[in-house]
This record gives sequence, C-alpha cells and structure tokens, in this order.
Amino acid sequence: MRADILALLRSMGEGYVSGEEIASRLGISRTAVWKHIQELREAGYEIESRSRNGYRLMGSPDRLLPAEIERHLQTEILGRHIVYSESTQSTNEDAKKLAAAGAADGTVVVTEFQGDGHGRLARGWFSPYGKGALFSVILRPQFALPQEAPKFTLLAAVAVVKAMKSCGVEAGIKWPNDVLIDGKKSTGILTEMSAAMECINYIVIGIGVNVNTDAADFPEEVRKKATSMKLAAGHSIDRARFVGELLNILERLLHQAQREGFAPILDAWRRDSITLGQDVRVIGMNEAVDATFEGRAVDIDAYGALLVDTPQGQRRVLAGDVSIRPQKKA
Ligand code: BT5
Repeated sequence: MRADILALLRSMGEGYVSGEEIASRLGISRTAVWKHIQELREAGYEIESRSRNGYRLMGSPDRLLPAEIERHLQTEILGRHIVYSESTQSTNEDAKKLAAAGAADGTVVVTEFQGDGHGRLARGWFSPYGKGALFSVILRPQFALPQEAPKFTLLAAVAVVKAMKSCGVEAGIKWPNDVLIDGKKSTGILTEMSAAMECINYIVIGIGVNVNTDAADFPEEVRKKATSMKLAAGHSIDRARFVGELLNILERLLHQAQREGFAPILDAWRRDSITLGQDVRVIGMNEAVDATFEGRAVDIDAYGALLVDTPQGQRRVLAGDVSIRPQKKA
C-alpha cells in the first residue's frame, strides 16, 4: 500500500493530491492514508502536507528501500519479493536461511550495511553504510545442474558490466568473480549453492558493488586496488535505479540461459573479459599440489573453467578455485 501511495504521489510531479483522493483511489480510509504517510516520512521520504491542497512528494531517501528498487523493475520474478534491512551481518547468510525456509525464486535480500560481509574463503567484503549495492538473489533454476553453478557467477558478472554501462561506466571482468573499472575492483560476486545429487535446491548470488564509495571510505588494505562507480563517473549514482536495472538485466540473461543454454552468456563474458589473452598467475585455492603457476589465459570452457596455457601444457582452472593476477614483468 505504501508503494501505491508513493506511486500516486510521484505521478503528481510537482502537484498535490488530497488525502481524500488517495483514500478513494486506493480504497482505504483517510486515517489509513495519514498513517501510511507518517510511516513514509519515518522511512525518510519528505512529504509536504497543506491543509487545502493535500500531499506532495518533495524528496526520496537515498536508501535501497523495496519501493525505490521496485519502481525501476521490469521483471517477472526477480525482486518481486524484496527483504530489506538497514543493517545485517551478511545478505548471503540471510538469503541462505530464507531459501532453506522456502523463500520464493527471485527473492532479493538487500541492505545498507553488513557487519560480516564476505567473499570466498571467508575473506571480508567491506562497504560503508549507504554507499554500496549489497544484495543477494535467491534462484531456483530448474534448467541447470549443480556442476553448472559457477556459470551463474559469470552470468552475474556480465549483468553487472551491462548495468554499469547503462549508467555510463565502462567495466571489465576479471575471472571469475570480479568486475574491474580502470583496472581496480569495483564489485565482488559470491555464488553459493544447496544441491542434491542431480538437482539444485537453490543458488544464492551475492553481489557487492562499490557504487558511491569515496576513496577515503576504503580501508587501507584495499584502497589501492579498489574503486567505485562514483569515482569513475565523477558523480553520484542513483543506487536504487542501478540495482533495479541490474535485476532487469539478470533476469533477461537467466531467461536467455534457460532458452538457449549458457553458450551466448559465455560469449558475452568473453567479450567483457579482461583476463583472456593475458599472462596470468594462478593461485589455486583448494589444490594441495602445485597450487601456484603461471601461463596465458586463453579461454573459458563450457563449464566456465579458465583454460591456461603453460609451458607444460594447458591447465584447466575450476571456478572458485583460483584467483588471477597479471604476471609481473621481469
Ligand atoms: C568477492 O570475494 O569478491 C565476493 C564478495 C561478495 C560480497 C557480497 S556483498 C552481498 C553478499 N553478502 C555477502 O556476505 N557477500 C556478498 P573475493 O574474490 O574472495 O574477494 C574478497 C577480497 O576483495 C577481500 O579479501 C579484499 O581484498 C577485497 N575487498 C573487500 N572489500 C572490497 C571492496 N569494497 N572493494 C574492492 N575490494 C574489496
């Protein structure tokens, strides 16, 4: 109902709408209208009220509130249920709990701040309050097998690059899960899965984007290698619009993968990749023997694994097992 009232206020532009009209259009009492307006104000919306004219929307909060994201959505499933909190430990942890409890396909968990945001191997993901896009999407893909989960990370990275482009920011993908702007990390993606033998119960794709983060906001240890959309664009970005657009693109790519398989997604990934064709240093995460090696990244295979040519022959690096760094020139 609050979203409906907001939509009505927005449709008036600079004009006013009376409490009576809101009540009659939405089929609620005038007292209910007043209560919802109070709640919207508490959530940060600036709503002017004039006794003769009614209500007028003066400003919206810079928050990833469900109503703010929803107004940019063109999706059927993604983001049709949004779980918002001002702060939480980790949206991926929340999403996994919700998914295990039966949350619907496409549910999105979003927050302004994480106390324990994390990446792979329990590494931290840092984002100051109210400046990033921190969210996790629950998917229940019937069309994919458990061993295909890494491809969802690649798909998400392609979506992030496209969404950034729609905001005028050029980015590229470093295999497997980083989106870089001007060679610096702007985004991390963490895909987690619950599966039985042949079927995926759910996949959680966690995405952390530095949207309006300022250089001074980054902790010392990542400052040199991190950047944000704002730093690249030279101005603040509308976070809710960005998240809405990202969800739209994600859903389009998921539909495409369902219809045509992952091949076109992997091609899009290849086009956006900044890893392929480069000399790389691979640091295996789970491999006991010979975990670190160097070579040239030449392609990804049908499972999204990175193929690296080395003097000893080609090596295949599975998603999630390695991080890649440009080789230092001697
Ligand atoms: C990632 O891991 O890059 C995946 C990060 C996923 C975060 C999202 S936020 C929403 C959802 N909820 C979660 O709890 N997680 C997901 P990895 O490739 O392991 O990289 C982690 C490394 O990135 C850290 O060790 C730092 O070096 C660096 N890092 C941390 N915060 C950063 C930031 N804001 N910008 C750039 N680099 C950062």
